[in-house]
Amino acid sequence: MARPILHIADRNYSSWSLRPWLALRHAGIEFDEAMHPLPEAVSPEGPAFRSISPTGRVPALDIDGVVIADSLAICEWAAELNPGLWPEARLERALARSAAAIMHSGFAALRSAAPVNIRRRSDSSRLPPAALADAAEMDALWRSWLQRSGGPFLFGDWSIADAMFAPAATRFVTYAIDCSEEASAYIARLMEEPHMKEWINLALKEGRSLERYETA
Ligand SMILES: N[C@@H](CCC(=O)N[C@@H](CS)C(=O)NCC(=O)O)C(=O)O
Repeated sequence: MARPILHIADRNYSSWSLRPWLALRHAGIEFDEAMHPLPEAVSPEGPAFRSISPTGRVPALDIDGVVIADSLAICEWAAELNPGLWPEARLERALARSAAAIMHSGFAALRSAAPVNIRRRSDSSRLPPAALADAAEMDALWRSWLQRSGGPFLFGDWSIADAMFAPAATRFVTYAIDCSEEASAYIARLMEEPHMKEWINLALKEGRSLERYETA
């Protein structure tokens, strides 16, 4: 197998790119990266990256010419090579998969009103109530999983569930969203984790500014 190529977009803005990047790093899988700048504006013709992935979106993982689209599918591929990316016990593994799926398909109000922007520091005053309700629900879920596992991450050791929530955690920082003490400590642990720190440092060095992500 040639080194897989992970197609990603701007680190500062691309929440979906961060998730499988973290999973591949945690799995110890060697891969190359191809960076594709996000378009300045949403195009009426649909997502920009049609030549890279059948979905037109990144992340996408090219494995010997076969393209695996979608963040969660790439994380699952990484977990096949390194099962330590999920909890060992079957029930905890099912719960962690449920957490990853909840993030993958949920929290639409928070996602659309508060785009990931690692560099920015704003406040939550312009966020609509539905987005803040999503944040409160996320906080409650984190607390329940942390209480069950005992931490330090959602299901004990770092897992794909933490990869899925890592970009969401940056939203609490960017928009100074109120959260519980437990959530705040969890966010700090996520941000201090070495691979996440590396991504953040690289994001801070990116120079592009996309107006559509700067106004929330
Ligand atoms: N459900 C997809 C979402 C991927 C996605 O929305 N990617 C964004 C970048 S963060 C994208 O490629 N946007 C390009 C466009 O909309 O033109 C996943 O989990 O990978």
